[in-house]
Amino acid sequence: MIWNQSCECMSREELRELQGKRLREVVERVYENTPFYRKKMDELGVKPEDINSIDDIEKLPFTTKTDLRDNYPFGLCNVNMKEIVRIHASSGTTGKPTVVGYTKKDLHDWTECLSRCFTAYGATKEDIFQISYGYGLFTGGLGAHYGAENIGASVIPMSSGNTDKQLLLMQDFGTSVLCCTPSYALFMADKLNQMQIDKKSLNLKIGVFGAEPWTEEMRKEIEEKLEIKAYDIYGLSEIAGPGVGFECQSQCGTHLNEDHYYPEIVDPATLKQVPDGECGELVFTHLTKEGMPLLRYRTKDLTSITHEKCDCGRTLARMEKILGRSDDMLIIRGVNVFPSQIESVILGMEEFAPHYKIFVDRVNNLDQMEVWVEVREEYFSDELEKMLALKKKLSAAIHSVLGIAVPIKLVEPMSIERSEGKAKRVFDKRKLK
Ligand code: DLL
Repeated sequence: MIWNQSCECMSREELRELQGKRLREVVERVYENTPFYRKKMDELGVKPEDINSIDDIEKLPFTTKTDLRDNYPFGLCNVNMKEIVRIHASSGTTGKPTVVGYTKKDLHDWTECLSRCFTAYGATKEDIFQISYGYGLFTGGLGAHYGAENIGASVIPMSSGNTDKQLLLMQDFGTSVLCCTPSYALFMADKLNQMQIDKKSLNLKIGVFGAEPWTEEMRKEIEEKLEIKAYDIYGLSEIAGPGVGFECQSQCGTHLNEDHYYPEIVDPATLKQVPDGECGELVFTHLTKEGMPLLRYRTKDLTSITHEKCDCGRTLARMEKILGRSDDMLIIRGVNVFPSQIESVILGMEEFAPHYKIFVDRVNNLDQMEVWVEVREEYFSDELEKMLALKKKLSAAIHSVLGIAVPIKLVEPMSIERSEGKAKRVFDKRKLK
């Protein structure tokens, strides 16, 4: 099912035309009203008149999270504050949050994008949505809420946490669509098992999971445990929130709502665009945003894009699942390691639960990494030999993927704390020193 056939399936030529026109309009607006962009464009010697097609985007300056922080809170606003009707913020690991402001039209466009997502997953007004993303400054809860209401579904505004109540309402209200982080979905699935609740007694069909990277192995695990179809939803607060991208039923990539948010993939070192299929940093330009439009915002998310038409009929570009963030990439003794690579190995082995932690430190000037992994109940044993053999097997698998030896610690079932929002799995003490 397609929510907005004319936008989601328009020909590539038409789409590029529309993108070019919208780019010119947004550049005119930011040049006029946002001193930050006027200055940056003047420095590069670019004027709005230089933007005549979407290809001219390469002439424009990039924007980074630091730029948002330096202009905290409303320095990048393009409209008078009285036009701003909603403010969200994302808490970074350090310092002040990144703030975003939305006008009425921005909220309307964002809701439209979410309606496209939910419809692509197969949800309709017959569905009952349980929104278990956090409500508040985080965009997950309210973003998904309005999108689900817009397609006419019934919405349970649960927010995250209070898992017992989540499961009670899930059973009593007949939740059919669950929206939360993939790690929280796993937590709920484990809790259902502990409480011996039969999945057949639930009405769950669709999972809408995002806000953190998750692997195909993780998808399989959740789908089996909850007996649902699990779909990816991608987004970031600086651009809108959830709904920047979504999977369709073909599940061969995450479609990007590129009539609103124009995507580019650039080489993070040279900042030059890379061809389709090549991995790089995802960059977005707002084409329609009024409140706080950003030019070429560097997400730090690493992925690749294809512009080929999808089997579902949509022409919107598709990206691969996010490999990780460039700032999540660990460099261990010179070797690049993404937590998602470790997750794939762990989840590819039936002996381990999808719960792990990665500890990194520097001892005597040498990087050290240790991975703690939870063993599944049925494989956990008091016999030292069995556990040693298991450890060796995992060590060898990780070594073959990463090319470096990584010490492993096997831990008891249910001993790693569960997450209700974005899971924190990497603890890099080197950054604290
Ligand atoms: O996480 C918005 C969101 C809410 C997306 C609910 C999906 C569902 P931020 O807190 O600003 O916004 O974090 C954005 O989270 O740059 C990615 O690194 C990561 N991320 C979001 N969705 C995905 C996903 C929300 N589907 C940052 N896969 C982004 C991988 C994701 N990473």
